[in-house]
Amino acid sequence: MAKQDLMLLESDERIDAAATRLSMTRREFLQFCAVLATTLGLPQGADAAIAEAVAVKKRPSVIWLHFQECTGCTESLLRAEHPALEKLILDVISLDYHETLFAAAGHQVEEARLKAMAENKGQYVLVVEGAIPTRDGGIYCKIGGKTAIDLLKECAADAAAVIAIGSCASWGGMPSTDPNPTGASSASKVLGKPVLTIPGCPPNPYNFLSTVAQFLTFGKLPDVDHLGRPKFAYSRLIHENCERRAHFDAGRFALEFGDDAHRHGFCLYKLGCKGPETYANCSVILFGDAGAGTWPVGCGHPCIGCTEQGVGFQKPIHAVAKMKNIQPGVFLPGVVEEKGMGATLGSAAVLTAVAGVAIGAGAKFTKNLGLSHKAEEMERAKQAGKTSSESAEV
Ligand code: FSX
Ligand code: SF4
Ligand code: F3S
Repeated sequence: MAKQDLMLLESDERIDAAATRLSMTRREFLQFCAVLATTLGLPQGADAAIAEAVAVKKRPSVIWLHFQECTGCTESLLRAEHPALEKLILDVISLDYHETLFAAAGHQVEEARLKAMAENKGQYVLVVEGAIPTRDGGIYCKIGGKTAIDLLKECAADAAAVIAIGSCASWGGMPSTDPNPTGASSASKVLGKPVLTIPGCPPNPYNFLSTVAQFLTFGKLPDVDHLGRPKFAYSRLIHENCERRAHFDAGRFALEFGDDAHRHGFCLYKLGCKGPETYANCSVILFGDAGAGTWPVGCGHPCIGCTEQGVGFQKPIHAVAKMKNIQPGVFLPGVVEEKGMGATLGSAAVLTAVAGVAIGAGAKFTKNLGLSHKAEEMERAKQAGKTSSESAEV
């Protein structure tokens, strides 16, 4: 669809109706679709296609399963500050089975699931939240008398697409932490086939929404990497676009929670930040749409690598990260916009626009990495000798 088509849509009644449904103005609705298209890295014209699809197309039926987890994935989707997000999600999909959100219980709920599966055979999207316990025949998680293993296989059999949401369903997540007493495993392993994964504990709701918007518009899921993660969201390390990256490059590190450097917002690498080995877009699209700083590192806590298998819930929080293939930052967020106005989506759009600029730019040599204990002590002593104003100027 060409660019002028987006303008044509501006006078389209169907767009007006969709915007009203979502309690948005028509302009806000079209802007939102444009940002989704940009987040997905789609070519020009995709914004109009997404707007039309959301406004007109039949919402895909979604069956949402819950296994071993904390329900944080659902919470993060439905408790976002952005007033339109929850509405959009519930408008873009037809949530036909969701154990947490359903008012009904017991047999009624089971009947709803079977009905939705039968009526949308081969067309529904199966969303899996939570890990699947596989030890001892899967007896550690049963719903309606069925093990999670059986329920997952039954629901996946006629699904058009399977999305594992959260780290638990993507690779085992927190329930699979050593010694993994229940044999918690991923949806993909239990099904014996790749599925699209949106890891994070919890995952960012926009990554789910963008994925579903692409499916609704083009009938296919976004391109994924070797772990099933959508490339639009998981192709860059957190460290590459972290707001504290300048401090890292300059060798300015917090050494203790609450020390001078920590209070000045210096890099958290030496407090165990796993940003340098964690692929996700948290540093760019942030969380909760509450404005700048609303993500773990922005709040002063090291990233624990919650999206990354082998890092989150496996490596000790204080252990320093393994440096991966670091590229120079392409975009440092810090975009402060009004609360609840979609500032984070704006950031995402900008990132997508500039992503690629740094690809191939060559890894930057960074000193002070993986310092020996002795060197670390020297640095601590050096910092202790400074006044706070001195450290701010380092
Ligand atoms: Fe919780 Fe979801 Fe973490 Fe897991 O999120 S936020 S434990 S990824 O499956 O509910
Ligand atoms: Fe940001 Fe962590 Fe990288 Fe420091 S180590 S720049 S805090 S991601
Ligand atoms: Fe998780 Fe790290 Fe993002 S802890 S939410 S991957 S900043």
